[in-house]
Amino acid sequence: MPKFLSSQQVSHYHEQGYLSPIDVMSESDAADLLAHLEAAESEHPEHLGAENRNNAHLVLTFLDQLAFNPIVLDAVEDVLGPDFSLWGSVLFIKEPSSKYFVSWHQDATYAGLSSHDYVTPWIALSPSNQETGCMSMIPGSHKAAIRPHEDTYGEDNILTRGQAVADVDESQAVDLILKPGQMSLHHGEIIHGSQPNRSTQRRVGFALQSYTRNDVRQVIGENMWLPVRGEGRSSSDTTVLSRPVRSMSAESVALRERVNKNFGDILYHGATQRRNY
Ligand SMILES: O=C(O)CCC(=O)C(=O)O
Repeated sequence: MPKFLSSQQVSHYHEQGYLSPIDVMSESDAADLLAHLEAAESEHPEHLGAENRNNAHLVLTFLDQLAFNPIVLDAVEDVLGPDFSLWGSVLFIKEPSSKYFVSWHQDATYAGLSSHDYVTPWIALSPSNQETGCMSMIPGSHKAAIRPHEDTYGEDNILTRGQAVADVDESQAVDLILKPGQMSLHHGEIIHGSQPNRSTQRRVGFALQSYTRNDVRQVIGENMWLPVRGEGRSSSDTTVLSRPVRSMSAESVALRERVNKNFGDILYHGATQRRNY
């Protein structure tokens, strides 16, 4: 028996590689979270600017709480089982009328993890639709292997390497339209991307990227995990991350810097260029 999703939703996720939309909180609660985030962005531009959007849940308590939101976790448990940790998070922000886009890609390509079977909840803190540049998924594409990616390092491409899969049949793409406070789930191997924001408002998404079962290991880079549910991780070479007690405390900032350095080493492993994010 699933805990939160219906059996039909669980089957949809496994068959299609994504599920959307799922209500997590009210629109007004999402607006409050966005206001908190924007206040933190103004107060700490050096820590939360466009080149520093990885793993903000390790320094902002309201994002940490979102990473432990029971609706998010019950939905994750329904697709992964009861024993999982969080690998990282990314704030995917597109400014109004901007050119930034995300090329077609599969997340698992450069994650350096021992399994590709993991899930990313993407939570909308502002409207995510065709005008603001929502994510689009190629249904069922998670069932084929990882396709070759070209590292384009495109200036307007917000992925680390601007990595892109060629020859995607875009006629199959499904747009994931989310109201603030809703989330989607996607599989580590699904082909997905997003278009520029043509609207007059920001498009702000918080991707909990990703929750993996506790037996998944970092093959490239250091094993650094935030235990979430179940038995946790026992291996002696695992760094168990701690949750922030106070936003932007010196300890949490130092921990996030360590984790982001490891993240960068993993995501740029073997790359010919390294960008500042
Ligand atoms: O936010 C976007 O437009 C893309 C996000 C994405 O690629 C992801 O969460 O895996």
